[in-house]
Amino acid sequence: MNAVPLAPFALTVNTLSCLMSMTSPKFDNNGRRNYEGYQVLSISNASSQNGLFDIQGNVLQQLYSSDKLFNFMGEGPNKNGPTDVMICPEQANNVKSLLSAYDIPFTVKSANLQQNIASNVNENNKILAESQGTMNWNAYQRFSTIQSWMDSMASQYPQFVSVETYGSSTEKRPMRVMKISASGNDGSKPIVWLDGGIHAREWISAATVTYLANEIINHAKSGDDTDLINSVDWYVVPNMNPDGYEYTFTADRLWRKTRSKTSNRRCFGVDPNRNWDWKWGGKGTSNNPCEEIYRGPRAASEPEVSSSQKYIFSIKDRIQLFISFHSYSQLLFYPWAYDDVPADDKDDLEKVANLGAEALEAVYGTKYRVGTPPQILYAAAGGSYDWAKGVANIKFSFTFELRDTGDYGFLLPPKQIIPSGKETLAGVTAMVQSVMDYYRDN
Ligand code: 0X9
Ligand code: ZN
Repeated sequence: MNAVPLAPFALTVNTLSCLMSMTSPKFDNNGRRNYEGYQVLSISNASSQNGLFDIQGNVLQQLYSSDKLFNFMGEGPNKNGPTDVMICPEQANNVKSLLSAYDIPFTVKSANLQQNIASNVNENNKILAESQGTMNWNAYQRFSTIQSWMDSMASQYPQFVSVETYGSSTEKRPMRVMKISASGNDGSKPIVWLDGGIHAREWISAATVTYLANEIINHAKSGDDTDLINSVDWYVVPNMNPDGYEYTFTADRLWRKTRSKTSNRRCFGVDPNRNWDWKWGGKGTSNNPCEEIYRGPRAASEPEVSSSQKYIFSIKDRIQLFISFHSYSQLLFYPWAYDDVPADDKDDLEKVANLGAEALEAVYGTKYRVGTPPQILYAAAGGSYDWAKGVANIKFSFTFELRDTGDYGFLLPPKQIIPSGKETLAGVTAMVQSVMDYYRDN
């Protein structure tokens, strides 16, 4: 990557970078991270067609990596849509004048991020209070509510729902999978794997995954005997990062990583989607524990990741379709993520993804782009679905980046859970069908 040429205005960057906000964030008296004065900018990529993206991308990358002026909301310059960045109060004016000096167009999406967080959290809390800890899809639910719901499904429908604990997190929360086998889990049928919540702040991911599981249970209850219910078993993990997820409710709505201790006593957590044991430490990862894309001290250092790897590996021969859910940007990725290299079976993967995106769009017109992360966003090594293909040898492995494209971003209003669930169910259904067709013919 080329360094950004040193222009005279670069000298105006003052020494107070956002590093302080990264290593010593401000918390309220009630222990909650406060984002007062943080801003979100949407940086246009209008010039991506004529090759200017690389220059802009380099400027952004340089501002980020050497000066720590901001954090990416989606973790890197985005080749597809605009790139959203979060800037700390100390540097808000500086970043804006630097962008203007480099002729990089941007809009201010949020002039005070704390306000957006407060309205998202207040709206959700109101609905949670009304439902008093019982599961529903009108609000984003706490970890314990999701877990109790899984247990209650298993006790109400023991003929086809069961729950297994396969590991435990750094803070000793259980890693649990819900298995839905309408025709009895006799160990013979192909498995569809769905996981959510690996990034803590991506609330819509866990919510959508539980929505899908609930719908599948409803179909099984009503005696639906389509292939989707009768010919596959569903293995669903709504919370791949339980500690991080709870931390977003109790302390920091925008927390992404796990909550393990690191070599830096001020900085916690590893990016669990950079920690899997396939091409670990490669592109799009960091060895700095204070960064959002910290890969951890070694592959599978996180108990959440190592237990998931072990569990998935033990059932890998039955998994025909593996899907991890993230947000946001409305994208559907097929491998590889670690580098811009085509998978040998790219055509098979692309076909399934395209059918999924089309079926999803048919519900409400929500558009998803299909491709690989290096083509659409950026390369990122050590992610779950690359591991599923590379190590566990699961041919059909995908990642969704769910709603939206940035209007609300991670702070997606709870009203969108059900619509997101409905359209995603249509997309996943089409993908399952297409994978089953593939194995029937091959
Ligand atoms: O950076 C990520 O991990 C994902 N984007 S997110 O904004 N949800 O953090 C992209 C995942 C791409 N896939 C893999 N690297 N496996
Ligand atoms: Zn994510």
